[in-house]
Amino acid sequence: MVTYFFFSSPTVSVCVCFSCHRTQMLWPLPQAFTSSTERYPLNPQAFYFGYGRQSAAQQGCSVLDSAFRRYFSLIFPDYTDVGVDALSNLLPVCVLDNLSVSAGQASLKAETVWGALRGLETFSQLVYQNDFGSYFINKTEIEDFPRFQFRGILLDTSRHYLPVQAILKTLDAMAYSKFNVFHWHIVDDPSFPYQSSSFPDLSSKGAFHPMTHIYTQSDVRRVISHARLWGIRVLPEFDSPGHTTSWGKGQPGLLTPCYNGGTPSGTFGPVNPALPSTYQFMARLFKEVSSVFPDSYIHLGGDEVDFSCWKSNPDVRAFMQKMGFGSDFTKLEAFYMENIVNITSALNKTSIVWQDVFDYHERIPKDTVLHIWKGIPAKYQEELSRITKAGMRVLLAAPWYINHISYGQDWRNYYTVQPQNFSGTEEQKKLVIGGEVCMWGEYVDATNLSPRLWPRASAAAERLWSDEKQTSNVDKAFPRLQDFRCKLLRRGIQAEPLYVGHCKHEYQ
Ligand code: CP6
Repeated sequence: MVTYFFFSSPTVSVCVCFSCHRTQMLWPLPQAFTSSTERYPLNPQAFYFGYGRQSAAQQGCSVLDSAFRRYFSLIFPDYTDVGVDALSNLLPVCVLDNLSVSAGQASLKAETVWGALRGLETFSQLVYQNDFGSYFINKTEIEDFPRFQFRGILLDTSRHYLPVQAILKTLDAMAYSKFNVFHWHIVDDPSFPYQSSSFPDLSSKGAFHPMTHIYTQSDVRRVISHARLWGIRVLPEFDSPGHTTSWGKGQPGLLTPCYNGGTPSGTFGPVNPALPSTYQFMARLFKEVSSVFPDSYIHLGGDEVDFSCWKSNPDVRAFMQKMGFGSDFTKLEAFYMENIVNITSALNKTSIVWQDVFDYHERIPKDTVLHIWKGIPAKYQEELSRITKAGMRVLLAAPWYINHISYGQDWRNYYTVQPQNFSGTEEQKKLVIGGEVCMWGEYVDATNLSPRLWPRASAAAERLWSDEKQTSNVDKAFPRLQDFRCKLLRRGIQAEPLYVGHCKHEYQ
């Protein structure tokens, strides 16, 4: 995908300069960018977005129609009401050459509507106000495309329930940093907030509260459609066989009863891999999940399975003997994951699993993506090297666990990650499809989500979008990230400060 952005006036001569009077602050940095001191005033009363005559997308394209409305408000925050009205009146006028955007017009070319969305974000970041509140944009040319195709954020809605509004707002902010995947770690040990239509007891018994702390089918649809309008895919994770304590409440017989001596202790372990009923349940659940979440990828978890409960259970041990696994419980976990992966590939989904699954089992389908979370802070290079050597695609999360916080500028660590700097061939490096920022929820709910995410996640966003050589200097990035943080505040995102300083529009 290539987005191309151009702003010019037919009445002024081309002026391109490389050390401009006013540096254009863009985040993440585009691949190629020239701007000049030539500036144009923008009059919000006369400004509108329209489709080019040659454009394959035209009015009625819901993604771009709604992006035009959103970006009008973002670009002219003081004109929101006027703007939306004026815009809906003007939208039918889709001609670009008789505009009244002062002397000039901007044009944006993209191969896909998703690319056009990224270009609109870039455009919106170029507009600035002078001290009297007038809007301006400088003459600029940009060519841009992402370095990695997968630029994700994980939110964990099991350790703490996140209200739908908090998720929607996070999606908005993700688009500002050009993230394109929302990895929804929707259920886990502590709670099961997903309201399943096939198995309603899972949330009525397994959520923190059966009515207020759940995601209904309509909540999920809202999240997916909001994400789509911002060009963000929703990747659901139903993690098993470990991390499933909350599932047991609404689905008796699913989890493994743990034994103490010769008798059940009353506690439960991972999903019981020895029972046919387990696979019947999982097939029905994943059939539902596959149709509710339209993305072609699904995350199956597979991490941190504790074998002690399986070991204690005589029925599981008998199953091991029958299957010829001996006492190797990694074979049992591999057997389980293979069944789950087969269920979802029959539903035409590509699986993403945590890297543990590779460690226990090398016979997974070749299109499975391994999600690297171990080796924090510095040993993940070995993991990348080892797994790509087997020809598997990988997704890097280990260096971006931003639920971890510390005193100081930890964004610098997220910025200086080199996802392809490991020992391996060029072919191996191409198997890195991108990266993900993880916000695990043990200590995070709607009160602190936003300032913990932003602008720290934006540091990773630039690493995943921009050219590595052009963004190798973390000190040069600092003022640009500070400026971007101010833009986030102006857009109503509670982003924490990077260091000493102030924003022109703070506390609004
Ligand atoms: N929950 C689940 C978690 C973690 C994982 N899976 C996790 C483990 C270690 C750290 C952070 C998060 N909380 N389901 C591992 C992928 Cl340091």
